Amino acid sequence: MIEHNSRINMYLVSAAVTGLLAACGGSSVGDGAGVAPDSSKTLSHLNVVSGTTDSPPQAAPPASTSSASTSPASTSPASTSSASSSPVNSASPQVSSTSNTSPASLPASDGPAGQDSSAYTLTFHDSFDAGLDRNVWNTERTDADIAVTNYAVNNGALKIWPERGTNGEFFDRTFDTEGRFSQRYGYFEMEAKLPKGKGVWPAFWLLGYQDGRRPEIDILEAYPGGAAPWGAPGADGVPVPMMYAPVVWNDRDSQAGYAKVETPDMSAGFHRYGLKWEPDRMTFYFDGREVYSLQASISDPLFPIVDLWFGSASGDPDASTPTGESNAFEINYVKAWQFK
Ligand SMILES: [Ca+2]
Repeated sequence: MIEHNSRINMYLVSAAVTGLLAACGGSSVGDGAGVAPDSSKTLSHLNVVSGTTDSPPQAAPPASTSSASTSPASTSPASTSSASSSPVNSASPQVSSTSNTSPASLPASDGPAGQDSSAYTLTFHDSFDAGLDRNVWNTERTDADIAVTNYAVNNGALKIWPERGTNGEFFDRTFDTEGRFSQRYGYFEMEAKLPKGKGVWPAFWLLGYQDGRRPEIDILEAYPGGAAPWGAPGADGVPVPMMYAPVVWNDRDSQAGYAKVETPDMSAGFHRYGLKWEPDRMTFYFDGREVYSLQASISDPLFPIVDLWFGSASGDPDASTPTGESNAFEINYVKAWQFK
C-alpha cells in the first residue's frame, strides 16, 4: 500500500515468530499447530503501535474527466516506464466496466482475465466451494486472540466482514498462504466484491521476506472511507469504494511506484483484480484490462494475502460503518498461474 509500515511490521514479527517456532520444533504450517498464544499478542500489540510515521495517501485529482468512465472504449490504460520511487510518477487511470453482482454469472475461464490462457499454467486455485481449507490459508495471525468470528465461506465465497471484538473495537482479519503456497513471477488474480463504509480497508497483496528483503506487491488496496475519489457516499449515505491502488515495493522503504485506479462502485459487484509479474515488469489489470504497468524487478517468491483491516486512508471505523455478513469483502476465488 502507499503507506505500509504497520502492515510490514506485522509480518516482520510474524517472520520472527515463525523462525522461533521452527527453532523450537514447532510448525507454522497446518491448522495453527505450534502457534504460541504469545505470538498473536505480540502481533496485536505491534499492529497498534507501529507505523507512527505513516501518513495517509492523499487522493489525487482524477487524471481525466468523469465522462471518460461511461465507456470502456474510452479508457486509457496507464503505464509508466519509470522505476522511480517518486509518487509523482503514479498514474491515475480511470476504468469502467460492467458489474457482476453474482459470481455465478461470470463465464468460466481457464486463464487470467483478458489473457491468452494457452500461455499460462494454473498453479493455485481456491474457489471457496468447499469451505475454508485451513491447509491452504493461515488464519492464526488474527484468530488466536479474537473471540469473535467475522468470516465464513458461504455460497462459494470467502466472506470477511467488519465486526467489533469483545472490547468493542473493530479488528483486522487476515488470510495468507505463507508456508503453503508462494510463487515467483506469473499471474495472480482475485475476483471479489468489496465492503463499504468508513474505515474499511480491504486488500489483496503479495509478500515475502528472506535474507533481510521484504518485497511487497499490492494488487488491490481500497479506502472507501477516504476522501474522494477514494470513496463516495452511496444511496444510503455510506461511503462506497470508487478507487483503488496497486502499489509495488521493491523492499521496505523502497517504493517502485503506484497507481490510483478509478472504478465503478466496487462494493456493488464482483470484479477481477490481476497482476502479471514478469522479471522486469509488473502490469496490473482490472477486469482483464490493463490499468497500470511499471518497470520493477522482484525475484523473491511471494505469497498471497487477502485481508480486511481498518484505518489508513479509509479513516477510523465508527457507528456508521456497516457490520455483519451483509457488508462482507466477498472473495469468489484466488488463482495463480505460471508462465509456460
Ligand atoms: Ca467461488
